[in-house]
Amino acid sequence: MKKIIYILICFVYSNEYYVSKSGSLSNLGTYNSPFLSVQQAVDIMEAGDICYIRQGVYHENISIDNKDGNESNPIIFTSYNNERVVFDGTVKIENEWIPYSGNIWKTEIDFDIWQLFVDNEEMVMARWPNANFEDGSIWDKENNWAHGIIDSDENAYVNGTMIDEPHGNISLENIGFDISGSVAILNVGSFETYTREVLTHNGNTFTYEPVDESGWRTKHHDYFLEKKLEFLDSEGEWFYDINSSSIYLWAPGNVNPNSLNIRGKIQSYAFDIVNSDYVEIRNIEFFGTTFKFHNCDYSKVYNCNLVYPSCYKRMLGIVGVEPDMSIFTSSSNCIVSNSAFRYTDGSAIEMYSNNNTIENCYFYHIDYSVADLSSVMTTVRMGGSNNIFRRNTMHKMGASSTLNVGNASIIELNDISDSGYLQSDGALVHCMINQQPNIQVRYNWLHDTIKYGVRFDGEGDGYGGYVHHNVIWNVQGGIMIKGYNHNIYNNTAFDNGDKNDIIIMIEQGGNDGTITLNNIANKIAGHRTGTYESHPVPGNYVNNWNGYETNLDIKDFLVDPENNDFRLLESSSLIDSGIQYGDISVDYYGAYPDLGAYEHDGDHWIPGITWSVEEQFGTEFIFPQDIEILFGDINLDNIINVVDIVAVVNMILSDIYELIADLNDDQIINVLDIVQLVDIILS
Ligand SMILES: [Ca+2]
Ligand SMILES: [Ca+2]
Ligand SMILES: [Ca+2]
Ligand SMILES: [Ca+2]
Repeated sequence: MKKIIYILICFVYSNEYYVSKSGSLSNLGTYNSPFLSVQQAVDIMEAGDICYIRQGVYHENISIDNKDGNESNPIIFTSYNNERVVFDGTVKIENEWIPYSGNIWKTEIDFDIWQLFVDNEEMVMARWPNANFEDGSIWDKENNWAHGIIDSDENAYVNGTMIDEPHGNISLENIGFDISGSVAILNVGSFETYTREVLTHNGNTFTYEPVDESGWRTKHHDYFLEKKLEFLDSEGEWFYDINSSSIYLWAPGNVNPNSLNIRGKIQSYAFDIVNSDYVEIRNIEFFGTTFKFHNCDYSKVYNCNLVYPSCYKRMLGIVGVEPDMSIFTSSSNCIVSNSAFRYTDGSAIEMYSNNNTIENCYFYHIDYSVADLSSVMTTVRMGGSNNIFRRNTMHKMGASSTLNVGNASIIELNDISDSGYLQSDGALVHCMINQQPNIQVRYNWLHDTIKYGVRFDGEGDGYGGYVHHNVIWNVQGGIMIKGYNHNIYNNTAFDNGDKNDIIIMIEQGGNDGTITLNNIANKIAGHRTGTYESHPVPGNYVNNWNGYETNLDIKDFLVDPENNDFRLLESSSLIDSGIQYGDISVDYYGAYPDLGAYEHDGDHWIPGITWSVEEQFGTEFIFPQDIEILFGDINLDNIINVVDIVAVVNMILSDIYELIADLNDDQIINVLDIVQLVDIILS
C-alpha cells in the first residue's frame, strides 16, 4: 500500500513554464511561446511546477501568495540552462543633466530614488563628515564620523541632544550652515545606532527625538549627517531633493554625468512571497533589489548573486526604521545556500523563525551605517532556535557583532574576519544568555578583527554552550566566556591583541563547572587581560597548553600559521596528548585526541565557502544582454530558412527531441512542426 501511494505522489502532474524578454503577455508560457513576465507563470503555477527564466534583465514586482509546493514537488523559479537572469531594482536615469554649481550637476525625475549608481557602483549619499567607498574611509568611524563630547563628561548632555567634540578638521561649530532638517546617524548606544531627524541646531549642539532609553549609553558617541544639499561637497557624492524631485551629483572624476551610465533604486523587493511553502529561487541574480519570504516554510534560495540588495531610505527622509532587506519572517526549515550577498545596507540577511539554515554563502561589504536594526544590530540575524550557520565566508562588516543566530544553534566551518568598524563592543560570534545552552561553535576560523572572536555574554546566567576546534587569531580577545557549565575545548588561539586568547571569566557567573580542555593558546586566563598566574582559570581547567605556563609561543608548534596551516608539526609532542574528560566526547584519530583544533592524520578542514565568488559571479557586476530568441531558428544562426527545416527533418529521422524544434509544443517532433516552421518562414 505504501509503495502505491509513493508512486502516486511521484506522478503528480507538473508543468514547465518559460519566461523571456522576447516573450509576450498573450503567449502560452512554453519554450517556443514564452511569457514576458514571471508573474504570468506565478499566476498559474502549482506544486511541482518550474518557471524557467531566459537570459536578460527583468524589472518586476513579483507577488507570490498562497502557492504551496510540497516536499517532493517544490515550486521553482530558476534561470534556464546557466543563462544569466538579473532582477534589477533600479532604473536608468535618462533625463538631461544640467550644470548646478562647480562640479555638481542636476537633473529632474518623476519617481523617487534612494540609491544612486554610476556604472553599477554605489555613490555616497551626500554627508558630513566626508567618507567614500573607494578608499574605505566609509568604515573609519574614528576619522570620518563626528564625535560627541560624552567621553570626557558623561553628564555633558542627555538623550536627544548631541554636543560635538571637534577633531581634525571636523567641527560642527564651523560647519557654516544650519543642519536642522538633516538626518543624523547616531551611534549613541555603543553597539546600537539610530537615525533621527535633526530638530534644532545651534553652534556645536543639535537636538533630535530621543532614542530608546535602553539604546542610550554614555560612552563613545559618534555620528554623521545626511539629507541636506549643503553636504554635497565632494566627488562621488549625490543628493536627492524629494520636494523638487531633483537629483544632484558630483560624479567621480568630475565627469559630465550626461556621458555616464546612471541608475537609481526604485524597488525593495523583486520577489515578495507570502503564505507559500516549498518555494525555491535558484540561479538568479539581484541588482539593487532582493527577496522577502513571509510565512513560507521549507523554502530555499540557492546559487543567487545579490549585489546592493538593500538600502536605507534616509535620502527620502525615512528614519528610525530598518531598511527593507533580504528576509524570511515566520518561516521555518528554510535554506539559503551557495549565494553571495555583497554591498548590503542593514543586516545581510535575517531569518525567522526556527530550524533555518544559511550555508556556503559569501558575505562582503555589509552595512556601513548599521542603524535601527532589531535586537543588538548584527550582520546576520536568525531568530528562534536550532538554526545552522555553516561554511560561510564573511568579511568587511560594520556591525559590532557579526552573528546572532538564535538559540541552541550550530555555527560551524565559517571563515569570518574584518568586522565591527562602526560600533563599540561586540564579537564575531556573540551569544547572549538564552542562546548559550547547547550552542555549538566549532571548526571556525575567526580572525583579523577589532572585536572578540567568540563571546558568551550576559551577566553570568548563560550555561551549557560548546566552543571547540576553532582557530582564532589576530582578534581582540579570542574566546570570552561568562556564565557556567560551558565546554571550551580543543581550540587553537594566539596573537589576539592585548586581551587574552581564551578568557574564562572569574567574574559574572564565575564559570563554575565550565570545562576548559585540550586547548592550545598563548594566553589562557580567568580575566580579560590579567595573567594566568594572577587570574587562574575557574571551573575545570584540564590538560591545556597555555603560553602563560609554558613561556613558549604555540605558533612554533604549528606547520605554517602564517599561511593558515594550523596543524601540529609532524613530530609534535602535542599529538595524542589530549584526553577525554567529563561528559565531553572529543572526536579523534590515532590513540588519543590531540591538543588544539586539528587532529593529526585527521581531516584537514578548511572553513568557508567551497566555491569561487569570482568564477561564479565575477568581481564586478555587469548586466547581461537580453537574449533575443528567434522562434524557428533551430540552428541558432539568426536566420529562419530551409536550413532550419533540414535540422528538424534530421531530428525526426534520428528520433531526437529538442525543445527548440517542438514548435507546436506537443512533446513530439514531427511533420506538424515542419508545417509550423514553413508558416514562420512564409510570414
Ligand atoms: Ca560631503
Ligand atoms: Ca590523535
Ligand atoms: Ca536558422
Ligand atoms: Ca511538435
